Amino acid sequence: PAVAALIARLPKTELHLHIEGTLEPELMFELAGKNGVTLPYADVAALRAAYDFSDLQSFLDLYYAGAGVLQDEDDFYRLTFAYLERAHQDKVVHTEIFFDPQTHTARGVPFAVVLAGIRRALADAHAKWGMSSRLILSFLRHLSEEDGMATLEQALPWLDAIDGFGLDSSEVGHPPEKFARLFERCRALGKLVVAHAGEEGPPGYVWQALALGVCRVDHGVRALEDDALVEKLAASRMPLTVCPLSNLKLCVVDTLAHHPLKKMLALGLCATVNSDDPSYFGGYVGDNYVACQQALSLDADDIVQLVKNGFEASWLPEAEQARYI
Ligand code: ES4
Ligand code: ZN
Repeated sequence: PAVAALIARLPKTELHLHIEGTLEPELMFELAGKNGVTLPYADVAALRAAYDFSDLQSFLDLYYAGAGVLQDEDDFYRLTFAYLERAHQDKVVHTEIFFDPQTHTARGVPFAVVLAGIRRALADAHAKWGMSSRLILSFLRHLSEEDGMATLEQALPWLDAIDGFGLDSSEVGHPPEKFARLFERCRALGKLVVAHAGEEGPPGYVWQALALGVCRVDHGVRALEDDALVEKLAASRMPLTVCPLSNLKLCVVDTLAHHPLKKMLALGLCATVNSDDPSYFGGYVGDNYVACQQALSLDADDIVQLVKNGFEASWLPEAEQARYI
């Protein structure tokens, strides 16, 4: 119908995307073979069949194991360029990408190798399609603040290539306040900060993310349980990077028809649509728009609002946002 055509046609952003979560099973097997890594699955079909998650942790276990096939600069280049090509098909013109250096440095892959491969792909996408991007170094919250501090030290020579810092991995039991000093240090370096909060964790974790000084909340769907929080987020137009198919696959919602996305728009929240870990969650950003449109009967105005919110929430200068909204 007309709304589906609108979704396909509109230039979009993607603001919540873990590059390690774009590793498709075919590439995972190819790199495993090249790098001599043994995967505990017979083939691509058996691996895909394992993508049946009960919660965030059951996904993260597989996600970290899969990332183990990434070893040299070219592996990170191929991973990233494959995502960018797929995003370009969805009319993504601007993407802000998380990478998890601790997942790789802990295996002996140097920080500089990870960054070089990702950056070369971003440069190629900019040269080929004019696609703009930002890069967000995300700290693993199941590790200590000290481990995060050591990772920040490793990043210092490359600060020009890093636009901001994030916080991801196992949420419950690892509240934002655990990283107060680390985030203060990131902000003192003049960087923007974001944090996953209110995905599985309670509204109190979203309040704590705000206290860290975030300029966006990743997920934030559980903020809707706290009226005062909703009021604050809406009044400040604090962006929430919502990932509907992720929420479905990780059982944050039982069915997409119960997803709060439409309600978030009605409440005046700056909700955006993103894919999170598209290889694992069964859809890229366009698929997330289409699935929500159908499940929630989003109309053309809803779609246009979500797309506009994406540009408003992005780190593009306002003059560049204005080319699209
Ligand atoms: C993640 Cl969906 C999600 N939540 C938290 N951390 C993550 N890392 C990669 N995907
Ligand atoms: Zn995420």
